[in-house]
Amino acid sequence: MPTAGLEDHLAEIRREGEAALAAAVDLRALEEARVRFLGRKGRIKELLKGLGSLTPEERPKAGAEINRLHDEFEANLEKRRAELEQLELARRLCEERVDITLPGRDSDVGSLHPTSLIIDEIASLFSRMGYDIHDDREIENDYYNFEALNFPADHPARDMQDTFFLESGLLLRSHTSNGQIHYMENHKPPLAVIVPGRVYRRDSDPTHLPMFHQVEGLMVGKGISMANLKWTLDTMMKTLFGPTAAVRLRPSFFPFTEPSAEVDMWFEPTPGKGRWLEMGGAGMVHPNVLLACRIDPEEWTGFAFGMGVERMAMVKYGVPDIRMLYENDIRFLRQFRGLSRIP
Ligand code: FA5
Repeated sequence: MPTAGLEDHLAEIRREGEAALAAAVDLRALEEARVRFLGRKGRIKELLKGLGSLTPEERPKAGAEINRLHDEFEANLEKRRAELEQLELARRLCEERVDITLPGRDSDVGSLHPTSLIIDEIASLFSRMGYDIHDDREIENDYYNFEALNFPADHPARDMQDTFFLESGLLLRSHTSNGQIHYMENHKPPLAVIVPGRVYRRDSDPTHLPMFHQVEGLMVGKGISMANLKWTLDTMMKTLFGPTAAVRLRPSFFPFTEPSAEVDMWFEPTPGKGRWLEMGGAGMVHPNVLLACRIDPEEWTGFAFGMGVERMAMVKYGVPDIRMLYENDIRFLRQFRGLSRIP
């Protein structure tokens, strides 16, 4: 590199550098310019390498000049970078602004399960009539599920075919009637309570589930009769199914009630076109059950009933197969959106 002409050469590189920086319209072009001038093989670095071919006298001055050009270019480069970053930010602020006129995204609102809707309606009605609402255990022992309810030792419900027995000797309650015993052990009459909850049986077909819900009802007082039972069931059905619903008690047998009855409901979805549907069991509390709870059957009488909640849901919402209730098909469940908890 001849020293004569070095100044011209530096002036030329300076002009080219300034032009390259001015021409860089974005950060990528700026980086290309940096590499072209300051990179290891860049124009300014090449000048520094050429110092070796100068005489020792010439070298300091030429070196100082080249360094000045280097620093000047670097400072200009940073100034341009700041400008481009500002432009880039302004561009993004313009392009990426939030359009507040766009419609919002709806959050998906869940719905109560039809079983919960029925239980809520029943609980609301009975609490208005002064009943207590009692929750009881689903894992139970033989005494509360059978023995205290006056089941004889050889009753078929105690068979492995009908009830889920656990290895521990406990069982999954096969009805909510266990709640009657626990409640009467802890409350003295007069008393009135409902016990909604899950129950389990070895059953599965279009009208039977292995897990389903019942609502137990129990009232013990002085002079309680079948007439009180009939009125209570009638009121419940009319509240749930409308004024055309009616109740028929059909003679039946349960070990824990005497007399016992099947509860049929008259359901009339279209005027003049109705049918009787079996919804549960009921009867007057058996004296042995009262005695097991240390309640004197000479002084107190009571009625009890147990209703199948899924059966009520099928009738009320027109569900043709009971198993649809627990398939968790979102299209099925969405149909119950917006139905209120309480009538
Ligand atoms: C009972 O479970 C008695 N504990 C009811 C009772 C209580 C009688 C108090 C007297 C006094 P039952 O087994 O009939 O009775 O069942 C009552 C109702 O539960 C049936 O009418 C039906 O609506 C419903 N149910 C019974 N089995 C199933 C099942 N596998 N799936 C769905 N619902 C069922």
